Amino acid sequence: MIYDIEFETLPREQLEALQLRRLQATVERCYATIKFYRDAMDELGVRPEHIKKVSDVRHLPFTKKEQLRDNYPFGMFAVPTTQVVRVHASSGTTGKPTVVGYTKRDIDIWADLVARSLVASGLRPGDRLHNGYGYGLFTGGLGLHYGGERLGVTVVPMSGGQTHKQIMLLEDFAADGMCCTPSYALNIAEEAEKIGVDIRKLPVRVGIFGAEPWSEEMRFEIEARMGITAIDIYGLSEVMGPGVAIECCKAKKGLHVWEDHFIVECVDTETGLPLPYGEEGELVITSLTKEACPIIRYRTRDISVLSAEPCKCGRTHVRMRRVSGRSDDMLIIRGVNVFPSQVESVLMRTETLSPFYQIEVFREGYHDSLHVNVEASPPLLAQGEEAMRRVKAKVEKDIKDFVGISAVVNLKQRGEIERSQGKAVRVVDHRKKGS
Ligand code: DLL
Repeated sequence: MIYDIEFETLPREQLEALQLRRLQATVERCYATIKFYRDAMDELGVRPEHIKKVSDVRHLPFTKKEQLRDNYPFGMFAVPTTQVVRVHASSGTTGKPTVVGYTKRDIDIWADLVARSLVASGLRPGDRLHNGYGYGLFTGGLGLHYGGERLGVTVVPMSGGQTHKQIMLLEDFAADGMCCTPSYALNIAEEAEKIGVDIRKLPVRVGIFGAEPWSEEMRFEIEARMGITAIDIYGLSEVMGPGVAIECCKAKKGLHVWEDHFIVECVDTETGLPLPYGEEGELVITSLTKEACPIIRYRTRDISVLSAEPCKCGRTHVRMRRVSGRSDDMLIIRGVNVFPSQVESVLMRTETLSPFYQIEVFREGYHDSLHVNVEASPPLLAQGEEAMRRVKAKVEKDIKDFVGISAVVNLKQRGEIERSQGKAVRVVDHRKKGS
């Protein structure tokens, strides 16, 4: 059974006709129901009736993460909250997350698109899918869960963590597919090796990995260590969640963006001007079928390249090269989005610390770790080691609670953190060196 192949192989003309109808309807609804879009379009002098072809999308205003945050929590909803059956959220710089809502139809379409993505990855109804993405406000767990059920696979809702249990269930339930972040997959592989389980001998044949950047080299490593096909899945909560794009198992070369539901552009990060296919820039995405939170020209900050080359799988939708990184300073650590300013908020609220800090990110094997180096205040230094240990433990707990990630806090002596001569270097990302 091929899930939605009719829409996935639409000839370009028909696909664009469908996109245009949906774009016009989306723009009309945004203009009529969301103050932000009405104001932004009025400012640019664009009206819904000006959208006459798909490429007219470029006349519409951009949406940035800050604007979603400014409208926290429900200001970007295009429907009354009574019609919103679920919300998800992703972290933001101020500690307030970006909230997205879904109507029943939105959840349905999302499930369809994830089901379609799973088919592209090689899974089929009757298969078993071990879901190691986190369940909760993060879209990974529930997104893959509903998509798996929609396709008719048996979903094992494992969520993240408890690595030994993950390995035990992969073995005992004999999953055909697994999904989690790629770094966690390697973590699982490593733990399995340590406890003498050979994942390559298990039935699992495909892994659907995403939510953080990963390289081709990492794919090869995962495939070799786990004896599976590793597939890259992309998405973001602001636009829907996982399932905006995925690689097909036939080509494994670029991710098909589901263009019947999204318009994807690639723009120059500085000027915002659209770039031709083949040129690297920032992905900008417009939703075409979302009801609760339609989004126009969302600046994803994700760096990629689009290609309209035909794919050997027969799908006609454009492909995006795997995301190589982000144009802003957001760190993705073990699949969790971390903004330096979130860590800063925790540090600044702690009176016994001085305001001089630096974040370091390390990769040991395949495990990312966050180190926060911060100077203790002179009174704290005077109190001695026991007091320092208590503060360290408290700040580590606060970072875990507030930012959602475990960090190692290193309390430093006065003057140990380099003072800024201009822009402070807040983050030293050791993963980038030579990787
Ligand atoms: O990470 C949704 C998702 C869940 C995608 C599970 C794939 C699998 P957010 O938490 O909102 O949503 O984070 C979105 O994560 O803008 C990218 O920077 C990054 N990202 C997501 N998928 C990939 C990928 C989910 N395949 C942000 N490669 C995005 C590189 C990715 N980066």
